[in-house]
Amino acid sequence: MPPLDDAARADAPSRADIASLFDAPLSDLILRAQAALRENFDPHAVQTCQLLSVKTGGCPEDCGYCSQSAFAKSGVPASKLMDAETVLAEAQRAKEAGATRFCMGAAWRSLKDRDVEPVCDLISGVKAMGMETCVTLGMLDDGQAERLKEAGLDYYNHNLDTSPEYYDQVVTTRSYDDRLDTLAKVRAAGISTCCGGIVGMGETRADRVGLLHALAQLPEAPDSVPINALVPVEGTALSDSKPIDGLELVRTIAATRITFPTSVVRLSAGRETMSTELQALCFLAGANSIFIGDKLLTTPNPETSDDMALLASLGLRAATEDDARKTSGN
Ligand code: SAM
Ligand code: DTB
Ligand code: SF4
Repeated sequence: MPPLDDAARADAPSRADIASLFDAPLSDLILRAQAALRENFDPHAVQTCQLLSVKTGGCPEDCGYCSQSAFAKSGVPASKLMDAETVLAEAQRAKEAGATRFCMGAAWRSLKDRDVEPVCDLISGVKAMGMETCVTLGMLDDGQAERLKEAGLDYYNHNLDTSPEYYDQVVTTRSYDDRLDTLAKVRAAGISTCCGGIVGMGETRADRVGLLHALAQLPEAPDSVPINALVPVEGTALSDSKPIDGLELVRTIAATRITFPTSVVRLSAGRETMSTELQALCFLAGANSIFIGDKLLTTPNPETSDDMALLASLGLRAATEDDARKTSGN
């Protein structure tokens, strides 16, 4: 494995530092995570983002977790890029439901030049509605990130997903370095990065430590770190993976919060099957963002009314657009 990045942050924690977080008594870990959250954020405000799959299925990559891979027998039909009118109507509904960020995902290995302008139209349309914009479109070529930025793109999601060592058990059609290259292009264009991973894919705790270590080795900490619990989809290579233990998820969230104190930590996919108590522990452990809306990309997510009730029962609230501006500086 080549060095992850020559210009890793000087203050980046070592693997041993991160491993020691996972090994700490849970009460100590939660205390440190809450302290890190409170130093950097309003501890009662939870960011709410909404996802939309703007181009679904038929993806040539073999990511073992994904319903949209052409290698999966998941029954998710392939579709073309949605038209702007449909996407903007969805974005309007998301805004009305309280989402402050709209994230558009496409099942592409990489962005083709012919798709750049149609995607830019989606970005500029959502931006004009006063929401933060995020896209996840696979790998980028030189010059594409700059064009997305010009169109009004705030965030690009591109996950490292797991440790460098476990990566080839999950995906074989691209390398870890491919991911790092695209992240470098996104940063160079001045777009904020959203980069995290998935737990519950049969990886070990050492792999979870390795993921956080790889993220911490990036030249700049990701602005958002999504932690997804695998949503097992029948017909995908990893659908029979042993689900992540609830307290191990809580430890992963807390270790993420402590390692990335100024980043938004998103309790991302997988909430549909989590108890309210487990989600509450994840918020205690420093998660301060969720996806709302009853669908992620292709799989279910809790009803927004249930999420709002959950936040209220914990004395938390959905962050407003003003909060979003304060934390992102936009
Ligand atoms: N094709 C682009 C890519 O791979 O970067 C964007 C879309 S892809 C669906 C975005 C992310 O969703 C993946 O990196 C992975 O972290 C997450 N994801 C996909 N399927 C998932 C599943 N079944 N459970 C949890 N997370 C999943
Ligand atoms: C991220 O880390 N998780 C989101 C978003 N970034 C693109 C996607 C979750 C997808 C869950 C599976 C599905 O709905 O297909
Ligand atoms: Fe394609 Fe992204 Fe799914 Fe991988 S995760 S199969 S790249 S859509």
